[in-house]
Amino acid sequence: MDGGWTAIQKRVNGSLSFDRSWTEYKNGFGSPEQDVWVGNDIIHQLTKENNSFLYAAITLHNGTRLYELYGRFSVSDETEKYQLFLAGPATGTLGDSMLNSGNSYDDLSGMYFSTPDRDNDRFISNCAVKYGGGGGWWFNSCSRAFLNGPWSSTDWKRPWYPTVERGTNVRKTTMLIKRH
Ligand SMILES: [Ca+2]
Repeated sequence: MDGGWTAIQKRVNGSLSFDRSWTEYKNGFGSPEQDVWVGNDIIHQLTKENNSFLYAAITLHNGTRLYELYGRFSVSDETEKYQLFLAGPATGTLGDSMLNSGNSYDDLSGMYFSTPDRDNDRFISNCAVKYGGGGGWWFNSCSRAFLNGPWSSTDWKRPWYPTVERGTNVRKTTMLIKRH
């Protein structure tokens, strides 16, 4: 992608662990040339006008690149636990596993951000620990789309269910945003 798209998440070789604290997800980690989470404060600043597209993509080990594009994406600030707001239209080859996932307990719009040390999800325990391998995300209880899981591990469940069922199938991921 080019033409004004900004990467907020990128994983190109799995060298960087996404098992991180609330503060690390707040401030960001990694580097833009490699694996990166740009940081929840920055994502809030970039999206607070509520006029951004979200483009999420997964490249499989066989080279196939799958994507889903959402019409509106925004994240509120830390006092609101980086609450996610997502809206359609959703189009692409991954299928819509974030907004209308097929199970209301896995739909992510309106959810708060959770990390291993900050349980803001709707699950009886902490999705980021029990399900996410330490990765932070806008878990419900828990999710069908989750790009911050443990790299190349069978513990990475449902990167983008049902299109991509296992983290071991994933070679690259990215999340890009652009203003309308
Ligand atoms: Ca919980």
